[in-house]
Amino acid sequence: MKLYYSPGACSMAVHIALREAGIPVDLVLVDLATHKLADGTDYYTISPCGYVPLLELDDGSRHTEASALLQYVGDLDPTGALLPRAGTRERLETVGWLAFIATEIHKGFSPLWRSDTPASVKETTIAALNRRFADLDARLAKSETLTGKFSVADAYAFTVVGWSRLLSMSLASFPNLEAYLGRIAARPKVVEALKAEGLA
Ligand SMILES: N[C@@H](CCC(=O)N[C@@H](CS)C(=O)NCC(=O)O)C(=O)O
Repeated sequence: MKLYYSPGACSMAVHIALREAGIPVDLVLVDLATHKLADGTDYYTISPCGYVPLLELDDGSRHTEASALLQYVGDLDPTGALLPRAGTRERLETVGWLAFIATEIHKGFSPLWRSDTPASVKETTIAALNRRFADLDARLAKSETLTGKFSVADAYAFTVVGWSRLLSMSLASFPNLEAYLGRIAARPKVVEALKAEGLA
């Protein structure tokens, strides 16, 4: 299996999940500024949308969308710990968190990455993200992880909420969320993934 990634991007969630599941993967670095690989290959020839993550299976098929890839990796986890069995209430809860993170948080950051976003739009974007961080904080006041035990949803939340640091957004009003990020960051497989992406 090959994972096309960029350090610290949403692809890191899939990277963490693969390591937590003990699934070996070849990492292929994508320069998202140029959309080129290290050997000069135009990434658009691999991923028509040009974004990461992209998972290439051993049969050569290529797949995108972080939340779908996380479910795939969760299903492959031999211990079953990363994603509950299909058809269970616990599965519904975990997939619900994946959707929440994808739509309310991951994509909620988008205007903040663009240099041409007006300051007023950045302000409302940050306010909207803070409302969702408050939701996470409330959940994490009652539980060490989003669903009660580490799952693919935590790999995803850790990755995208972590962008707040890069953007100098304070999480001081969300102490449970801050403590959670610290706990996830200390997991041995997360440390491995951060190191492999040159971020530790
Ligand atoms: N819908 C995709 C979006 C992935 C995405 O936004 N990837 C970002 C990095 S976090 C990216 O590659 N951006 C560069 C680009 O779109 O050119 C998913 O959920 O996986």
